[in-house]
Amino acid sequence: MAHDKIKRGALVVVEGLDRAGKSSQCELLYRSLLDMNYKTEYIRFPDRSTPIGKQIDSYLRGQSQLGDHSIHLLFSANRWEVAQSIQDDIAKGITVIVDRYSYSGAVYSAAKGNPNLSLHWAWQPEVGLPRPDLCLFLSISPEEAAKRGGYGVERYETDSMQKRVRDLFLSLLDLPHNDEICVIDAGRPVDEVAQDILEPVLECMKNVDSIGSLKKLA
Ligand code: 2DT
Ligand code: MG
Repeated sequence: MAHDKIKRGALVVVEGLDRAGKSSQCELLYRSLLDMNYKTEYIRFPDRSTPIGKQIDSYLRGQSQLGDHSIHLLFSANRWEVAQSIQDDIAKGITVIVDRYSYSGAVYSAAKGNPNLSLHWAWQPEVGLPRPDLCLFLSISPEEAAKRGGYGVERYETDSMQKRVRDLFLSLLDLPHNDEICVIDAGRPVDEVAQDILEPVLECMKNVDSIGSLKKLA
């Protein structure tokens, strides 16, 4: 007897600079999909709730010191510890929205300017993680970001770091294997940005069958 195959969920990542509105947009997207009766999960990285996440949280708050390579690998491990559950959810037909992912992972570490920590090195621990079906990059100019108020007090929340992060993000977007990346102008009113995000996400969810099974980052 033939069983109806469950349509898999989509893996949708939202990336961008601090203050681009990632978390607000993820929340809105999550609500919209639930309202449309889609099975949906919303997760974020770093996930500060796990033992590894607690070490990351302490580092970001400046309460502990770690070498650039060590903290980098902890951020990556924090993704690997939920990689299987993401795959399981996707297989069950749940669309998973992810606030920051491997792109932030590679870019923030490489932006520190450590001569022994290149963008290439930083990407390697990400290889093999579930590959997003769609990565929405929320782009915002430094001027627009500045209008949205000051930075917080965590590590990386400085002008010079944000500028290097922005340049590195833009260089990642040019890579040929990153064709799933969609750039969104996030310097506009919240509901306009939300509408611009919802369209490609629904399109992606519709197309997962033709994309085939979830791929891996290479
Ligand atoms: P939030 O402000 O979004 O909580 O992020 N970061 C994040 C990395 O350096 N590597 C990573 O892999 C991830 C996911 C970006 C806290 C900071 O952590 C940085 C900002
Ligand atoms: Mg932050």
